[in-house]
Amino acid sequence: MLLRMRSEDLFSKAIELIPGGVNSPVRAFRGVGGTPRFIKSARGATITDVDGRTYIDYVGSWGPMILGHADEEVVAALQEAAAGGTSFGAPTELEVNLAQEVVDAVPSIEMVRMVSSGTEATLSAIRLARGVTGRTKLVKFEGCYHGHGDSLLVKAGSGVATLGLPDSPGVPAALAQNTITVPFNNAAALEGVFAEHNDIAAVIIEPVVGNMGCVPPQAGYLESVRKLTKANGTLLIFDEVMTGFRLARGGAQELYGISPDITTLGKIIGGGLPVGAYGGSREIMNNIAPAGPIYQAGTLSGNPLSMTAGLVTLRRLRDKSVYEQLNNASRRLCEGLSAGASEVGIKTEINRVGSMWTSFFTDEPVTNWETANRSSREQYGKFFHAMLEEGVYLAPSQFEAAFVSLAHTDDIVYQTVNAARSAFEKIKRADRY
Ligand code: KE4
Repeated sequence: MLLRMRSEDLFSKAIELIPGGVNSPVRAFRGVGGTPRFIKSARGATITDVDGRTYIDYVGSWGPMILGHADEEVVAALQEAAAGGTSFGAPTELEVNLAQEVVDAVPSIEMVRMVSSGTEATLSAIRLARGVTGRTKLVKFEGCYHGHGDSLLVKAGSGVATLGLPDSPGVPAALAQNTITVPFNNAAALEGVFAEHNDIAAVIIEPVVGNMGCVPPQAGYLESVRKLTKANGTLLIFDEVMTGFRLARGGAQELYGISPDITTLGKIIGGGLPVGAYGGSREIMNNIAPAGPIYQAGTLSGNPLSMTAGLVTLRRLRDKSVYEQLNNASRRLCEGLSAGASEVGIKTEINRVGSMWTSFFTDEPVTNWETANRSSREQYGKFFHAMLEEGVYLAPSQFEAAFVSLAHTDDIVYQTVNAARSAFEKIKRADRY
């Protein structure tokens, strides 16, 4: 008789107290089925649930834990900082130091404002772009996610270049119609939008998409987006909440050599504590209150603990060899996963950029939402649970990126590839009956 897991008991109680039993929807395992594991602790490349089961973790809190969990230097710095007070609502040297770290690392950022989440960063960046240009319309891309700001919970209208429709109850149609949604990796579609509309304030894009699963830009695509926005007086917002300091110290914009007008950041720059940020040229950023008229504020913006964890993390990422280590481990991992699937005849397409990756259960290249969406959610769910049983914790959704940290040693990668081989064989056997 299977013992009831403590996670099941906690989930039953959580559902009574918290909508869906979670404080962020993806955690509820609805994309893969089953009971979410309630995590008690984590260290390095592993997490441990309330039933004492330890898993090799490839979610990494959805990106922030690039050093690995409970990094000793981060924890020690936080303990010292907390002993001195956790929040003052007043400026601190820590904020100046983290701003300097970001400015030194990200070429297009001369000034930066700290906030407390990626959502705050993107909704503030959009307000900034609208305020600076005096325009209202916004362009986003199918399959890209930029947090839950009203202007961004919008789906494509019928046909390209048409006005958006709310993608969630509570989003006013009057607001949604200012957001136009086009396919990613399709420069002609974006060109068509500019042919129809001459009042676009901003284009916001995940330069490497993580939120439909990992989907890289095709050759020349980001250059086309940059050229079209510049030609039309539209500001280009690179949403690097996930890719910032992940793909390179200067993010995707360093990797692809594109200079956006505004960059949003989050996740890694807080080292696992609540954080977001947006930055750009002095000319643009000095429009933000109190320097300028565009309002934005936050009680815990730049709080000492997030700044402390962020500073330790970003200072460790100054050594560019860390990205070689992350990329090599990730390459070996994805080569092993791909080989494991093909050896048992399961069709997967793996997209990887640096240390973010996704195994799509499909037999065609995944280059946008339309192709991503044709992947088998059912097969992904089976793989997810087979890997969970093997002690590997993947993203509980086909449409998320997975992450490798500096704590994922060769041995951890080797264990994961072996676990995947067993998981693929298990799925194949199950499919035969
Ligand atoms: P937050 O508000 O969740 O800090 O950031 C929103 C956001 C903005 N931009 C990008 C590119 C993002 O990936 C995110 C948040 N990412 C998701 C993972 N797909 C967070 C996980 C969750 O929603 O629980």
